[in-house]
Amino acid sequence: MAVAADGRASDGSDKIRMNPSATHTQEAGQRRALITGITGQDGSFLAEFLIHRGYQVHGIVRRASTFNTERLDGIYADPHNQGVKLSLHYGDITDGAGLRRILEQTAPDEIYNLAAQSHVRVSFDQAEYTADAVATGTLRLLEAVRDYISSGRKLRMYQAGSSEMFGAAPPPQNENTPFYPRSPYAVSKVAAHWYAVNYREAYGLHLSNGLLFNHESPRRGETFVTRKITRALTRIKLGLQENLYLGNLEARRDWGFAGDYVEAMWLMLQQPEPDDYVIATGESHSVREFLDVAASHCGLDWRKHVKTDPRYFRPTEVDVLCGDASKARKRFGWTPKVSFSDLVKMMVENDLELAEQERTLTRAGHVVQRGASQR
Ligand code: NAP
Ligand code: G4F
Repeated sequence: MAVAADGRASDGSDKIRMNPSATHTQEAGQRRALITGITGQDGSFLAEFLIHRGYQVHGIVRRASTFNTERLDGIYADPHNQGVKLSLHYGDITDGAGLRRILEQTAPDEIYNLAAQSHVRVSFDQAEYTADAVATGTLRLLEAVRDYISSGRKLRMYQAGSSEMFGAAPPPQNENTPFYPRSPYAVSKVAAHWYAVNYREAYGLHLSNGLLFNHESPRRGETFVTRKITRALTRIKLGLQENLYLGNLEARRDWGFAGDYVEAMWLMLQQPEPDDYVIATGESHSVREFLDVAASHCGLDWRKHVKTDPRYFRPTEVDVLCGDASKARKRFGWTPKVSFSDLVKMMVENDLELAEQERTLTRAGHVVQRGASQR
């Protein structure tokens, strides 16, 4: 069967081209989602969540010289197989023409814009790039979406906003709290937020901004503080590492579980009207408290191993984040399921297993490669 340039089959059936090299059967009535940033922590949880709900999921993946789809291993299937639920497309949020093409090819019902240079400390070193990916990247996608819906086609969009946008505004932060961003990353997220609001109002787009507080998991990138701590303490416990270098231990964050938060993204798009929602646990803990809980699971005294390195401090810090998610609870019943202590335990247990694997391989004479964790 021939496939037209927009990816739809020429006989008008709902068969769409997923990848340049493969065709797949779209089940009647099956919803399609497109995820930017699918290879990240949230993207991988969201893809699993949507596939579980019967969606056909498309994801945008950056070309890299190394594999960057590790988090998708559990759901990835050979695109040549029939009935594949996940399709990956090369693209980049800094490449507007490519985004338009993928939008036409995949014809999604829902788009989740998760792509970002998401590391706050790195954004001080790569400010222009962060703005290009986070702020202008969102604008590029919105421009593509605007043209896409101008012919009467419908879609709903989720924009990944952040509690970093509240920055120095005192807690508890909710949807009415004024933004006071404290990093190039946060300023870029504020710009993306207002682009999204403007396109919603100007073009009638069903677009919701999630104002998500920190959420973690065993899939969290290893340079974010929670995972950096659980990776290091478990390696220290097994004698694979001696010290852990950190920055500001007094900063407080509202840490939840990423698996709970992707459900909130989806719920926002199921509402009759688009809106903006804070998603948070309502509990705030310091980095020091995170260390206490993680170290107690490992049976360690972290004070003997943690050292300070000035390069991990930020030129401007966000001292306290603590969110009030009562709007999301009232509108669509969202509440977090995983507690702070269970989250830390889950991460420690996962990383203990990784450390055990590493120790086994090391003892057998293998050299185990680990990426440089500098942030
Ligand atoms: P993450 O693990 O850092 O993932 C970021 C994703 O964006 C990755 O798939 C990454 O691809 C992709 N990406 C980066 N630059 C890109 C570019 N130029 N073009 C296309 N894709 C690009 O982040 P996350 O924790 O899953 O967070 C998802 C989103 O939510 C981000 O927008 C983040 O800023 C926001 N957010 C996160 C939290 C949180 O606590 N996790 C809280 C609030 C908001 P590679 O895999 O190739 O690097
Ligand atoms: O884990 P972090 O790097 O996360 P941060 O800066 O809060 O940002 C994360 O959450 C945001 C939501 O609020 C997202 F929008 C963003 O994309 C990202 O996912 O740092 C948490 C705290 C900071 O106060 C930092 O100064 O931990 C402190 N910290 C102390 N030592 C450290 C370190 N952070 C890192 N990454 N590395 C350290 O060695």
